[in-house]
Amino acid sequence: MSSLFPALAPAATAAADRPALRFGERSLTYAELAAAAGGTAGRIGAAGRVAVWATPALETAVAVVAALLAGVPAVPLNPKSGDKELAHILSDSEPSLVLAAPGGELPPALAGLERVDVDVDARGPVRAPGDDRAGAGDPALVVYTSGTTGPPKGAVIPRRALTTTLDALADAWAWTGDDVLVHGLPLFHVHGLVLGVLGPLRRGGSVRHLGRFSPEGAARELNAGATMLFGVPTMYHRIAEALPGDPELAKALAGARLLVSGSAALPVHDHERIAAATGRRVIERYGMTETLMNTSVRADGEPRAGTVGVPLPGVELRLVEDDGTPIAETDGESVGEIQVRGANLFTEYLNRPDATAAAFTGDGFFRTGDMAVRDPDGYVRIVGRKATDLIKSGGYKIGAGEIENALLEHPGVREAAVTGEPDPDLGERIVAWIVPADPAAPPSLDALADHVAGRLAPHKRPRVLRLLDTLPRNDMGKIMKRALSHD
Ligand code: MCA
Ligand code: AMP
Repeated sequence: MSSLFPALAPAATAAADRPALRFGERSLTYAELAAAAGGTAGRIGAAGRVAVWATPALETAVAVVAALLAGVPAVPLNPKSGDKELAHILSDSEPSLVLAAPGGELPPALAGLERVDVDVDARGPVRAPGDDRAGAGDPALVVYTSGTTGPPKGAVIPRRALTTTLDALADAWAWTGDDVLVHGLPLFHVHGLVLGVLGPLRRGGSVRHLGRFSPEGAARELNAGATMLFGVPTMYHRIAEALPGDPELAKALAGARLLVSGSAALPVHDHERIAAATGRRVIERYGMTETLMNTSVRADGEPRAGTVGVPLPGVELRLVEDDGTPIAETDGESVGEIQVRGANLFTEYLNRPDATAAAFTGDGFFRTGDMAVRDPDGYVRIVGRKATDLIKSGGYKIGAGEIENALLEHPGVREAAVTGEPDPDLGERIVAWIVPADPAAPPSLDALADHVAGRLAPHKRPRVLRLLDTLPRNDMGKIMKRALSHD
């Protein structure tokens, strides 16, 4: 048999009859995936960019593999995107068509686009028109990510970054084709899509997607042969909460080869509760949409709660002072911004040369905005982030400015400020501080949450509403967020 996916999944040919993807009752072997994705790739043709309606389903994985085979960049869309967010992403990325699961309506914003239904049962000849042709520096994905202000930016991720990061993780985690991964992450972000789908495929292993995360689902799969679990801290928090009353879950975690958390910090309390109940330590890795993965606790290293481990092979990482001076100390105390350089990085923000230029230093390091210290043995410990206007909730990065702009479009809102406050389940929860247009009839939390969910996305909706007579402002008229008390 000729190579199935020569550039991106070299191990696939040897694994032709082994399971590659499983979503619920439906699954595909590598040979079946090659046929299904090859068929869809043939229908993509020479499109400039393709959108993927990224539901947590088999079709999404096949669609992205098809785009990679065709050598055409894919733009995964959150199927719960509100109209404003969707319109922005479509006008910015200008896809030629949208790949979607058959059936089901797409929102009106997509009406003008050609729709290509993904047929996961297609068993035609394997066609890989662009997999060999596309170069390592060519774009593979455009993933939208929030900044502090304005609408989300499209991070252009080259093919080289995907292969580099996945091979570095294979080294750090001793990740092989024998591994079976289980997760319930969304497929429109790097964590679920790159690590969670393309990762197993690159190794010739398999992934079982839960459709929707639950501790029970994770336990079921780990007790039925899965070896690895990926999740955001909220998922591990829910596991830690469920463990005391669930011996099956404890057994499942105890038997796993690797439990990995990422996208936000996993609180030490949850680390310890899981370790106490299962004898197993969750390991953390640190990444970003723009950089893919930068550091990890290694499978053969010492697991240490509260750290994200050591730089991955090929990643240059430094901590710098405000003025850019590198910090040499590895004393566990000297705090600096993390900057990274390596083949794992994105190339640019689509249509945003200004933002791209601002994101890099003169010597090609990417400014992550994350603040950290380094322990004497090189372990990185993230202690905060530079921007107060970025919120991490449930592992999603959310810009305060984007929500403020949406809130200001509500007729009941005169002024708005958005902050994040600590939340044991979500890490941070979104708080809306509102000066109502009519103090006698202020808008309700539900009304504002629905407004934001419908415009942007449900995970960006405020969970708390605080009404004020005025917002605290400095002499320049700038809102002083630090004066907004969470008490
Ligand atoms: C509630 N819902 C609403 C509203 N209120 N829908 C519309 N309007 C409303 N007003 C719906 C939600 O859409 C959702 O629908 C359900 O109610 C529950 O919502 P929510 O509370 O937000 O969900 P949750 O169950 O609390 O979600 C927790 C979660 C989720 C599952 C952990 O936050 C999650 O999947 N996080 C993963 C984030 C992630 O992958 N981040 C990676 C980016 P329904 O019931 O239909 O779902 S970071 C990254 O990629 C970098 C590289 C890295 O390092 O990893
Ligand atoms: P995103 O922009 O959504 O890709 O999120 C990237 C951000 O998530 C990083 O800049 C970090 O702030 C955060 N992050 C990812 N992994 C971790 C981790 N293991 N611990 C702490 N923060 C993390």
